[in-house]
Amino acid sequence: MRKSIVIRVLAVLLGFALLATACGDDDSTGESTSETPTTSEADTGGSDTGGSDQGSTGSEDQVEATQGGSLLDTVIERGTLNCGVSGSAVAFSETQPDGSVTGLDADFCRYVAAAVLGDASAVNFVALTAAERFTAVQTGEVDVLMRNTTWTQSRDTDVGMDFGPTTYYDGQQLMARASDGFSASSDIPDLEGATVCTNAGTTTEKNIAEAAAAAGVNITLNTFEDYDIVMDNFLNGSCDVVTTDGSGLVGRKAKQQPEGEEWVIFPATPISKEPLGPTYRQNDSKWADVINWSVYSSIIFDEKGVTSANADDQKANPVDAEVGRLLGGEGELQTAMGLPADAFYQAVKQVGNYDEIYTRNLGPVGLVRAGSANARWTEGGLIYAPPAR
Ligand SMILES: N[C@@H](CCC(=O)N[C@@H](CS)C(=O)NCC(=O)O)C(=O)O
Repeated sequence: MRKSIVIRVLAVLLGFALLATACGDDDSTGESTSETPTTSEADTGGSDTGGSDQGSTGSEDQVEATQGGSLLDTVIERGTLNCGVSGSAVAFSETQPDGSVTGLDADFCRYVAAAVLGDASAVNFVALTAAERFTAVQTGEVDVLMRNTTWTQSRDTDVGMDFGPTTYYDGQQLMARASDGFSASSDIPDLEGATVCTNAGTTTEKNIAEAAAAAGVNITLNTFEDYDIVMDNFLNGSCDVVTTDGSGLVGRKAKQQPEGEEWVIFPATPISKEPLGPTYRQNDSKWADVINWSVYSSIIFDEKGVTSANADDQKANPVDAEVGRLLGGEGELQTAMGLPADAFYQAVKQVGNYDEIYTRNLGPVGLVRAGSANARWTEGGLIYAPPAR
């Protein structure tokens, strides 16, 4: 047993070493400081943040701590869920002055904690920059990452990560000042000569570099480790344009657009697909099932009209057999997963269903669900869960 742990640790470290070698000395890795931008001329191929986008070396101790059984057992034993978030992503995970964390991602952390531990407050939020986040998953610093994270092929296949169901279908857009001649119908060709800024270690920087190169447009791409610094540089005029997931731009505009100034978001059709959702360590099927079915149960509760307010009534008198099973009536579906029979009852009762989580957090910044990709599948959207049976 001990020998196999050591072999696995060595294998993981070897994998990290190979990755680090493959990534070389890329000057736009997560090593860049927050204050100093990393600049690249996007028309020369742009920056490739392979290293920071995919994580990096973890310490042996940290890696070893996560080997062996499922994270489900570790979390139950610990009694708290270590959940990786941004802490500064408006409406998704924002650290408040009192230290609490609000947002859609933060609420999905709470939903999982309620399901696994019966207590939505049993979450230790770990604030991570985009460049730090995958290392935190790989080393076991966090049990799950809920941080505006896009599911991509390389992230899913390269090193140490698996992805859960998409909780928000997003796409990359840009934002600029109307007074600089930009409008909602602006597009990539209008960026000629512009300084475009974003955060490092993201799909965002790769997408904009590719889009500019494909359109034959010259931009200066500046990346910063922290999105707050990106916005500071936009506000002081060092950046003409900022870019990230559309939801992030809507949130930042709602919070930071100065009086008398007009910021515009474009193009209407995003330049990329950014399916955002939970990320966790690779090859831990038991833990993956718990995260995945937590999200799915929130979606089914939304579809069937089970809310935090009526969860008790629904538990006593469920609208249908599927709801009865999910609320613990025939709890063996949950107990077979290693969860309490009433796991998802606790989650919906304490945190609410998908729609409650969405509306509470994204409604205030103007992200309307109806008519978007995030509408229920029964209403033309993509929010869909497999059957609970
Ligand atoms: N979805 C993209 C971008 C993620 C990202 O970093 N988004 C920004 C804008 S919403 C963010 O979270 N900023 C907050 C921060 O950096 O703390 C990815 O997975 O690479």
